[in-house]
Formats: sequence, C-alpha cells, structure tokens
Amino acid sequence: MKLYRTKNGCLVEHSCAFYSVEGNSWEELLTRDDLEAHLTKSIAGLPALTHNPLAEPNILRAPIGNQEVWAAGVTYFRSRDARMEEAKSAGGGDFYDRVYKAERPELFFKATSNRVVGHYEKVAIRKDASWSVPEPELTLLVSPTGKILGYTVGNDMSSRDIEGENPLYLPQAKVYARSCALGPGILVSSAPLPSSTEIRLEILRAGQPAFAGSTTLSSLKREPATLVHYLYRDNVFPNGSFLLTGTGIVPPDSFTLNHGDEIRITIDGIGTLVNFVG
Ligand code: DO4
Ligand code: MG
Repeated sequence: MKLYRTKNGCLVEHSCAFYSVEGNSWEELLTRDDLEAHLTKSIAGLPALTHNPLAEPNILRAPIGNQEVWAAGVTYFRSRDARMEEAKSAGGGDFYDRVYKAERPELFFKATSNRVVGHYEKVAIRKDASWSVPEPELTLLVSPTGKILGYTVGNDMSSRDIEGENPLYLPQAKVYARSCALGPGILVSSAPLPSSTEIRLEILRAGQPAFAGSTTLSSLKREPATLVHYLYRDNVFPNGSFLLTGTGIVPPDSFTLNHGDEIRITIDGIGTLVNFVG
C-alpha cells in the first residue's frame, strides 16, 4: 500500500486502485503506530477512483508534515571510500573508516520540512560550492515511538568540496534551502525490505544520460532498525521523523551537478523520485 500527499489531500494506492482518504490530517496519519491497519480500514468499502490521479501534473506534495529529517552517513563501503579520498588533504581521511567500522553510526540533522522538496520540484546546489552531487537514499518514516511505518525515496543533496575541506563543515555541506528531496509517496509497511532491493540513480543533462549507477540494500552495512535505535536514544520526536539511510552510489570525482540537470532516483517497490536542479 502506498500513501501520497497531494494538493487535494491524502491518497492511498492499493492493489492498482486509488482511494481518496478524508478525515485525517497528514500529521495525524504520520504519527500512528497502526498506520497500515488504519489505512486498510479507512479504504474498506470506499469506491476506487475512476481515474489515476497521479497522471495530473504537479499534484504531488512532499510527503512530509512537521517531522524532522535526519540522515545516516558512511553506511556503504562506496561512501566510506569516497569520503576518505575527499577529506585526505584536510587530514580527515581516517574519520570515515573509523565511523564505518564503529558500533555507533554517523547520524546528522538534515532538514526541516521547509527545506524539503517533493517529486518534480527543484533541488538546489549551493552558490558557494564547486562540487555538488545528489545522494540517493532509502528513507524511513519513523513514528514518535520509534516504529518504522514506511519507506520513501530520499535525496541527500551534498556539497562535496565543502564537506571535504573540513569534516566540521558537514552541516553547511548538507543543510541549506532545498537540500533534500523526498517522495513521490510512502510505501506503508513495517516489514523490512528485501536485501535484493535495488536503488538506481540516473542524471540527465539536456535530456542525455550524464551519470547512472545502482546498488542494492545488501550493501547497506547497518540495519534500518539499528539506525532508528541510535537516533531515538535519549531523543524525542513528537511528530515522528524521516531518516535517510546513507548513499551507496557516488558519481566519479570529475562529476558535479549543473543547473537544469534532471535527477531520477528509483527504489524497487517504492517508486521514482524526479527532481531538477534549479
Ligand atoms: O559523512 C559524511 C556524509 C555521509 C553521507 O551523507 C552518506 O554516506 O550518505
Ligand atoms: Mg548521504
């Protein structure tokens, strides 16, 4: 079952049919530990819509209310490698290997909802950065009690030159206006995703492929539930949270995003999140 936030309200997709769900605010839905059962009950007996509402352009909104967005880092070997290289001259190379191997994961604050864009919206690259990349990441929707309620596609936009200059610049490399994209909707399920789940990134420049890469969840070093456990330790999330689980796809060092690029991130079973750089 998938849940979408649209300009007309909440939409549920179930067994190839769409249902308009009324009577619950987005905030209310995203804090329910029984979200899947609640939505199943809400659509029982409702007539399915006679058209595909997602065919309407610009109908989707980012699937976030007032949750905080957090992110995990260096959870794939590919990310560890890339960060060690980028931070070598700053003397930070060793940190990334240490955090990759450590019991405690790297977790950082990524965004408030006003910094997040949805499907088909524009993400930003910093004006003071010269090396910008998208990071395609499986993203967890977590309830206030720490239960994984579902999954969405996330883009942890990053300024690699700023991050590489000094690891203490990480918040500036990661947190800025339109630095995060989430969507298109939420796969509502508390069951772990299969390790064969593929994550794919395609970047198009003037309509032509500029980069393509893929990975699977079998390369994710840490269990999503363990990441949530660390995030919720001695912390409170009254509205729940979104947690990006790290990137396993890193374009070559010669690659940087340009204005106008189209970023397409697909995760099996969840969907494709499309954004433009602007
Ligand atoms: O430590 C830097 C950030 C790492 C990150 O965002 C990732 O691995 O996805
Ligand atoms: Mg990341």
